[in-house]
Amino acid sequence: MNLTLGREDVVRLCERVEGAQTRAYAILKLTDEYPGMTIGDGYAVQMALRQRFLAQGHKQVGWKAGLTSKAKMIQMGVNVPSIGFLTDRMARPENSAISTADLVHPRVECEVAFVMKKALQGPGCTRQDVLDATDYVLPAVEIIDSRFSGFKFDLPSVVADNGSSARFVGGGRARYVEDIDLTTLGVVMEKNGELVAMAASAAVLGHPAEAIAMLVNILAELGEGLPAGSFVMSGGITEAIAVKPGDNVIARFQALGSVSMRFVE
Ligand code: OOG
Ligand code: MG
Repeated sequence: MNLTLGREDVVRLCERVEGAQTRAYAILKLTDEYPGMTIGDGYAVQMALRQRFLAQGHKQVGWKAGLTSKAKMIQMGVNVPSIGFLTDRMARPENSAISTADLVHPRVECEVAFVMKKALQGPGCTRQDVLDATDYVLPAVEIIDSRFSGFKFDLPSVVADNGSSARFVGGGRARYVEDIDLTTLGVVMEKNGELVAMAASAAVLGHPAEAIAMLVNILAELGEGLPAGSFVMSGGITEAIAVKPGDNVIARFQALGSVSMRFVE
């Protein structure tokens, strides 16, 4: 990856993003100050953030692919997928009340999550490699929270902000990949009983396992592999929907059951 930032700038930006994430305030996109910032620089900031959280005792549970569907790329105005890390502190139980007081602009999106039984290492990881290494899939809702004012961002900034990762909820019914067709799986999202988004899982690069393969190949560029046991989200199938206190959300996945949660102050 192409790096332009020095170590001091990476640490500065990491501290800025960490402050915005942990104290829930909006910041300007990082490229306002560093217009030459590359996607590689964004990952350098993300990896520094991951090191900091791990040093503070957070446990990494897996990774997520982002911006893997046309709906998300159009919504966010970018055209390259990205990855981010997931920790135990971001996980919330199914049917729980999720506080918005510690979030900036929360939005929800439906995703297919993969749990790996074998480790994967790129480059050259394929959809079939992913399917062979998958223990099971389950439905998930990601609560993303871009820390950038007015959602004004670009890829280097969103990568530095760990792909807007904030909270996630897994649930529904776990299935083996050989028992379902992940290209035709329908998903609908309801907010307060009203249908707000619908799509099919093929929206994610044609097949969600394709997004996991891409993630493994990006990890290889960062000098990392995907460990066995990882929980990996394959990216929003629908566009993301804004939520506020009082909202009830239910995501219904064909063949995988549903995942619900409510939002509170
Ligand atoms: C970036 C997060 C992307 C997804 O599933 O596409 C993402 C954003 O939209 O803020 O998590
Ligand atoms: Mg997502």
